[in-house]
Amino acid sequence: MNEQIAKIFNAMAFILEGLNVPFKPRAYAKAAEAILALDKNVEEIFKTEGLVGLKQISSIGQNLAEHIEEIIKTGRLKEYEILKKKLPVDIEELSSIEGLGPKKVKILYDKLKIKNRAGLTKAISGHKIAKLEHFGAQSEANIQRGLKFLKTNTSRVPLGYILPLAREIEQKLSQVSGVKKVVIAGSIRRWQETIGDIDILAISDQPKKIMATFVNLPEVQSVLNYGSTRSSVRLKINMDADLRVVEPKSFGAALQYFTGDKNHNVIIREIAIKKGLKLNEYGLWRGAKNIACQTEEEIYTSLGLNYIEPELRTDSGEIEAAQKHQLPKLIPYGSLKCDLQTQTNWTDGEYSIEAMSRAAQKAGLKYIAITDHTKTLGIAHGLDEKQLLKQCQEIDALNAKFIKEKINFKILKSAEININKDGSLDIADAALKKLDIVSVAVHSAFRLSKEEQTKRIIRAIEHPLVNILFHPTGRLINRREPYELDMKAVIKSAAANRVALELDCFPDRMDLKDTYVREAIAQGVKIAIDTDAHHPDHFKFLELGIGTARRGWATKKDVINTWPIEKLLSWAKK
Ligand code: DGT
Ligand code: CA
Ligand code: CA
Ligand code: ZN
Repeated sequence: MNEQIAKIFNAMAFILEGLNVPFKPRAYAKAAEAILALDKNVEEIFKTEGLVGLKQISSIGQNLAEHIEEIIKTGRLKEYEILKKKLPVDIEELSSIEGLGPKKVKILYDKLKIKNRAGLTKAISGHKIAKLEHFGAQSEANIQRGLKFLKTNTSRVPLGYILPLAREIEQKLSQVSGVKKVVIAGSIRRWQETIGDIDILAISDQPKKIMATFVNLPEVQSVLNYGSTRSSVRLKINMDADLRVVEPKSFGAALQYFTGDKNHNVIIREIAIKKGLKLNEYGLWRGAKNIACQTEEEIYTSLGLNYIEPELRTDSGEIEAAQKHQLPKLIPYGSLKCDLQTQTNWTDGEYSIEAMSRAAQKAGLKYIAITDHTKTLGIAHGLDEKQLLKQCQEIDALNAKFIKEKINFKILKSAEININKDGSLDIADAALKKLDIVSVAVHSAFRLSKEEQTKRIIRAIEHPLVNILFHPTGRLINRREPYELDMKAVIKSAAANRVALELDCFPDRMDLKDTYVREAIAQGVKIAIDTDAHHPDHFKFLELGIGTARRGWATKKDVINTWPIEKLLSWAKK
């Protein structure tokens, strides 16, 4: 149900934007995002708590809550049906083409009656788009490139949006009688930032039972394959899931095989062959003798390697490091003490500083930084110097309150300060000096040339009061490309100026991504793992950041959120 609602809201955002309606598109898009990020089914919420429950969801007000109610009760939304008539195109197809926004889609429909990719392809081959006002030959070429890109890139889903569902399926399967073990393998086990399909392995005394449960799950749309040891289904969210039941004695070999990734597996098999052995999903074999198969550890050890954590299995040096016993001790899950990027109802969050703080306490954190937007970010009602200082007073009062309540938790004064187009900051130094930690970010002028963008960001990094650069590349997975940036130069400057780079772990950001994390820490740059929370539920995304940091070979000491508050504060003072 969540996916269905999000899909409708996203489609409405698209049409409304095509129709040039102000504000509303963003409201619908944000609502869709919030619903996708939920780990509860909205139907469940509505059943137990009604409209009031729905309104507690991030970005959902009265009107949207009523929309959700209507979809739950009738399976459709009248307002959407009416909108659809105004732009009756295949939004899913057209919106996934880079260079083709809602406004262009509307013109293409109005002028050329283009409804889908097939129509678009035809119009391009007749050079009809180049002749349109506001388009031209360049624009036609861009769309053509977008179409090609699409053919080779089927849509993958950010891990954070799949994980709750995968875990729910794992949970349901674990409860079937006869089941001894259920493990999610594949890209999810490797904490890859996007997921193609869900791979599940199980051990069971009664394979038929778990298979029957699997193909009949309420999340299943259709059954692609139904066997006694292997089945595949298409889920309602339009993603496939595979379940394999394996023998306990070959579980380790199967897990190693189905965890991947493919490149890693290929090299591991070659190493086995060089040792006169053979590795497959049933075991590690010397002739007909199975010498290691129950655990992954056994297999790696038998091949002369240290155990390699799933997050590292990408064939990018981990196997060599395992041979030389030089693998890093990765940062453990659950080891973060703070979140250094959170927004409140002072700007575009919806909850008070106190509510966000209490939620952070519940999530096991010891301190958080409040980082509302600053003045040049008009859409989020950014704070000016005066308001920031006023917020500092509220934080002082809340910290005093926590001491009184004997709660071991502290709120740090901070902000998500805008980097102006020229690399200067939009808040004066005198106010910055009052903050515990100074974090900066780009929210405008995304299209500068690579040289200008790099220069701009480096100027901000060189500002003597700056501590962290938030979401350094600005990408949104499946929605916005990163801005043009010389990351090597940015990393070098961050190292020289002792500025941390953020790993913003909101699911569709994951920015820095894994490979940049690795480059950064190799240069001695510290990483800050933050959720960018706009809602109390969002602290759960921290684990995604740890997953990606581990993929970037990060150890505990590379991540400033593992530090006790005193250490962080003295580091922030520079
Ligand atoms: P995904 O689903 O695209 O997000 O990525 P994965 O890694 O989950 O890939 P998937 O689902 O196609 O296959 C799961 C694992 O099975 C994969 O990580 C490694 C293993 N595997 C699949 N195909 C092959 C293959 O042709 N050769 C080898 N060595 N391993 C394979
Ligand atoms: Ca997979
Ligand atoms: Ca698969
Ligand atoms: Zn931001």
